[in-house]
Amino acid sequence: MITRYTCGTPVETYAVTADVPEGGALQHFSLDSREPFTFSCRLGADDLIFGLGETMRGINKRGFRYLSFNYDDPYHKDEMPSMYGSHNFFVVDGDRTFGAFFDTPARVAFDMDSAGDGTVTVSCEAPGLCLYLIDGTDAYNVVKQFLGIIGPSFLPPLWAFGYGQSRWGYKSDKEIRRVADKHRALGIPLDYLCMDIDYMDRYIDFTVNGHRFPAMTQYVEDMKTKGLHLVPIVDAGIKIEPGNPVYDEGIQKGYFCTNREGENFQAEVWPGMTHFPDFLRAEVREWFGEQYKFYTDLGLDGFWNDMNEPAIFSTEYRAKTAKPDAERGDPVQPERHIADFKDFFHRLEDGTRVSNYEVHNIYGGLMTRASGEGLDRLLDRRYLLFSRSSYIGAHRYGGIWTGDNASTWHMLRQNVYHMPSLNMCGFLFSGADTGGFGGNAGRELLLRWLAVSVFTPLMRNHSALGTRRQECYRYQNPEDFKAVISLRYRLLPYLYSEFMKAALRQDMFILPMAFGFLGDETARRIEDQLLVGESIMIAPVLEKGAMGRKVYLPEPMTEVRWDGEEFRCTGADAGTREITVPLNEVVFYIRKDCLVPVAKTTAASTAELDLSDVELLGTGTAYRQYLDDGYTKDCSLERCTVLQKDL
Ligand code: MIG
Repeated sequence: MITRYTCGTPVETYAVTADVPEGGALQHFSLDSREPFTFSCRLGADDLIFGLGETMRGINKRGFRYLSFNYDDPYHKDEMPSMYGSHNFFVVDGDRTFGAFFDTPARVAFDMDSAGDGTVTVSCEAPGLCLYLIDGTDAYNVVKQFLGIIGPSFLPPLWAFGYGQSRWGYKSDKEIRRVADKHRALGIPLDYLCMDIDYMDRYIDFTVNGHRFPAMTQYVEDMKTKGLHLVPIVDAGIKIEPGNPVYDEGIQKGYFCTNREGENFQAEVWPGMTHFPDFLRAEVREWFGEQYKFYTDLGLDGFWNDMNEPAIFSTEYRAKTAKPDAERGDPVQPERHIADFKDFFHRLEDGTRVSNYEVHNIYGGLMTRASGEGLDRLLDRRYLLFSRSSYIGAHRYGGIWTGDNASTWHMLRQNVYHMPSLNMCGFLFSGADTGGFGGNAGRELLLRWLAVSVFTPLMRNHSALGTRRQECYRYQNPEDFKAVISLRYRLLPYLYSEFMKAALRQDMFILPMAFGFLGDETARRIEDQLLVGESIMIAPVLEKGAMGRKVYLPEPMTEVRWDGEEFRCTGADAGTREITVPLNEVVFYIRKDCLVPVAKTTAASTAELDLSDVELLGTGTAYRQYLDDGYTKDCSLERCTVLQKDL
């Protein structure tokens, strides 16, 4: 059961799509709706807390403090309170199981029993918000109810589930073509390549650098014939440059955020001084979305939105205090930039002016909404869209990636923690920079990371300018990388089907063990194993130098060992076992009485993959497979067919 409590006058967001009954007096919780708003509750000794989406640390959020305040900080330390997105939803699993969603675009602080005395306190300095409280039979049930009120996930095309290669520093069509050719020559599957900021003319959105990409339309077409999509980056700030039509129109129509004096606010980002589109207004979103026509006219159908927290290097009021390069400079704490967000203003639909600080957390997500709604009008097929910044609700318009992580084992583990937490908040289509963005990925780390990314919807190798080249073929024995990535393609009949089913029934795709094995106290606390769809459990190797790992099986399962050529299935008893996993192999598990359809052969790209020509692994008797052409917008569960296992 879900109840809404309105405190003060909330600023409208786009998070909740369903009607939820308004509650009367709050029971069981202490709530002070005067400013600042505080919500508190007491935890039982064994209670766990799930949720909070894109935050650091483990799947259980208990014991620490977090802050919802979208921020671009490339040093993902455990102590970091905020990341790029704000996902103000959590579930307490224990004595009293319930979920709470704090719907406000403002900054929210979560103290999840950091003192260890069992007290949870959520506070928000803004005067108004909507609090949704959800009672349920168990934590998973609570999450499903929550997903039911925030609307279904964005649905990417099939090709977006392929492997993608990206790097900050690809400078020309020739360079990207060479990267693609290398993959094809070595038989490493590949579906798309990202174009980072260097494809643009002086980092200006909706432009192409004609020297580096002299014949873009032809280039996009050529790549498509090789089964490859190009995915350009789009930044939030519009360069101040009279003569540029996007800039001119934005100025003329008053579409940009303003400063205290009411002039257009100036912030330095990649293109130099820019203005930020005022995404809070529908008219501005519609206009911004239309601009993607520049790309769709070139034949492009995949995009990543960046710098939309928004990230700011310097402003008209504040000189540069931090270097933009993640590899140098000090870690930047949000506090040092708060003044920036108080310095610029939005105009709400009713004409009210509010500082970005007050509505900060919805800015990036509304950029995604603008792009997604625009692309929906421009294209008659599904497209790829993922963003760095987000707020709950943005999951309906695009996916997200988890920003500037680093090539460390710690970040690989964080990737595993993030996936179920993001799924609880609606963000099914997500993934990390595989191999790590900052720093230099060694061969072992990249292989182990790929073995995790095989199971995450977004599977993209991305790295920063100045770091070691991270394409698979730069490492010894590229065939080992091919072996791991091929598993993704063999598993796509299952992964695509499970993702689409989860999205269409407003459910999770990647779950914590706790949600799959209710009542199993060991499973409830496991953080380094995950459930992927209804049939698969993964137990990835996350430690440097490890030959394998310890795996906990709550029930008897089928152990599947993929060696690059074939699947070897053996029965595995419930309990704890030690497994050995060579770097070029992947081991995963199929749950009791479940099936996994796998493609009979791998393919160079999803364009060549036949999702209907499958073999069934596992001990189940039937599997409901979702199938479509991979791009139709007409998706529904009615596209599922039942596959029977021949006994
Ligand atoms: O200030 O476009 O997170 O993926 O490669 C850095 C350059 C800007 C940050 C993104 C990263 C991207 C980089 N961008």
